[in-house]
Amino acid sequence: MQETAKIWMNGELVDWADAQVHVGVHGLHYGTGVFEGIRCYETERGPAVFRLKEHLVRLENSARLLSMELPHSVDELRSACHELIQANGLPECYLRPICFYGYGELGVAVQDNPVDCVIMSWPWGTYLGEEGLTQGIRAKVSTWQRIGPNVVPHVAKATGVYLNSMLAVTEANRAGYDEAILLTAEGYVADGSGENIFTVRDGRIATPPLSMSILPGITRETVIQIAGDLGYVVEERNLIRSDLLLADEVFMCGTAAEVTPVRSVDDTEIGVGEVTLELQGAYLDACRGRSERYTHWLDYAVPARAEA
Ligand code: PPE
Repeated sequence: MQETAKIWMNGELVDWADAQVHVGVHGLHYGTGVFEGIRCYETERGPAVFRLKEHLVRLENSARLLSMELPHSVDELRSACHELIQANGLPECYLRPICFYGYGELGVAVQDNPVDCVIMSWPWGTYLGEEGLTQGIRAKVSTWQRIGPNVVPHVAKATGVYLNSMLAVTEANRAGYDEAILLTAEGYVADGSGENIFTVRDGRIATPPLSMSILPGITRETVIQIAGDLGYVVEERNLIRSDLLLADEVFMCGTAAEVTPVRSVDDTEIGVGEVTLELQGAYLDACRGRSERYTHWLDYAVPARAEA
């Protein structure tokens, strides 16, 4: 991880090295935290955060699902993100807000533990490799099932949920694949360890519905919108493993992964297709402020430059 100058911690900017917590924090022991992953892109008008408001609203919803009261409002966290971007002075970065039950009592039941709120920012290049974006990645269906709606709320981007993702991606990587695809207990396609998944067949695009144990991805929603605007039919429906193997194209998307083609699933060659690359181009144009149509998704972080 590339260190930056400052981290926003509980209302103030502190030096990177000073952003520390005690080993007794509740979140460390029981995974009782919620977080976000947000990208800030370099645009002609300065650094712009992509769909910042939507990410912070999801953070608030994740917290509600854990009965966690956030000590800061969405507006305060938005200002904090701007402040941090300005302080670190990077043209592009990944933002990681994380809120967790802090130091107080231990024991699974949360008592009067405070909620700590931190935002980190650092440069994060391509998630699945530069080559992955153009050549596609190799994915493997995981033997680990995706956490179900009555196990842990998968709708929450909660730290503890990611043990599920960690096990799946570790298994896939050890077997020589780039990424894992998780199925639900019933065998329907859910998502990747850190991405949502789409198929393309005969020009029609499909993706699992929100009820299918997936994280309600903001990139997923963005891609559905862009694809619709480009004239594609996008179906949100249950997908099974065979749909992946018979697809003309498969791609994954997420804030970190952006739009990444999946060139094979379980060693079945799929290749990299035109629809995926068209959507990838349109997505990155939107993120980098090159599409007039989608500038409302950008939140400029440095006001002086935004007004110029
Ligand atoms: N599913 C999962 C399981 C997931 O973790 C992500 C984000 C998505 C779908 C896509 O959501 P969205 O970013 O809102 O489009 N994964 C984050 C990376 C996790 C990591 O730290 O590694 C991300 O993309 O920021």
